Amino acid sequence: MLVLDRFYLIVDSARWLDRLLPLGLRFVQLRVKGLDAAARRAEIAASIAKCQAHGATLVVNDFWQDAIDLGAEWVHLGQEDLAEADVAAIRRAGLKLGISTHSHEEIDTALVVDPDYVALGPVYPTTLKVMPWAPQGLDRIGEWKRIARRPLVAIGGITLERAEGVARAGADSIAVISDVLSHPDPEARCKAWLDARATWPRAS
Ligand code: TZP
Ligand code: MG
Repeated sequence: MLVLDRFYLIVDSARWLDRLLPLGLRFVQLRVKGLDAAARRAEIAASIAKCQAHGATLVVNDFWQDAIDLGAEWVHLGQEDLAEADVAAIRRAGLKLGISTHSHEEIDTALVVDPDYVALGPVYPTTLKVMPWAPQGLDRIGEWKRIARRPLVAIGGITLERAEGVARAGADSIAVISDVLSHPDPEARCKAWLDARATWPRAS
C-alpha cells in the first residue's frame, strides 16, 4: 500500500512554501480559491517547482486540468469536484488522486474511482470551512480505515496536541491548515509537527 507522509500541510499560496519547505516538509496541498485562471496557474506552477526542488510532493486541490497540464503528481477533489472531473483523464496522465469524504454515501462514491487516499473530515470542529457535518470524532477513523482499505487522511480542527490521538486512531496522515498557518510562529509549529510525526505509532 502507498505510504503517505504522516504530516500533510495545506497552504493557500506558494509563498508559504519558501518558508516551510526548507524545514523538511514532504507532502503539501495547494488549496487556492478565488484567483483568476492565470494567477491560479502561476501559483500551481510555482508550487510544483518549489516542491520538486525540495524533494516534496505537491497535491493540487480542485483544479485537476491545471494539475494535468502543469505536470503535478497528485490532485485532491471534493465530492462536487469529483462529480464534474474527468477521472479517466486524470488517471491517463498518471496523477494520483485523493478524495474528501464526510459521510457513508460520500465514501461509497469515492471508492468507485479507486482513489489513492480517502480523507475524512472534519475530525474536530473547524472554523475554516462551513460544513453541514458534525465532527466525526476518533471512532470514525477506525471505521473509515476498515471501509476504505487504503491510506486515510484525517482533517479538520486537528492541532498538534490532538495529533497523536488521531494517529493512534488509525489515520495514516494528518492534514492541517490553521494549526500551522495561523500560529504566531508557523516555522516553529511546522517543525514541531515534523518532529512529532516520527513518534506517532502506526495503528496497523
Ligand atoms: N476539509 C475538511 S475540514 C477542512 C477542510 C478543507 C479545513 C481544515 O482546516 P483546519 O484549520 O486544519 O481545521
Ligand atoms: Mg474542492
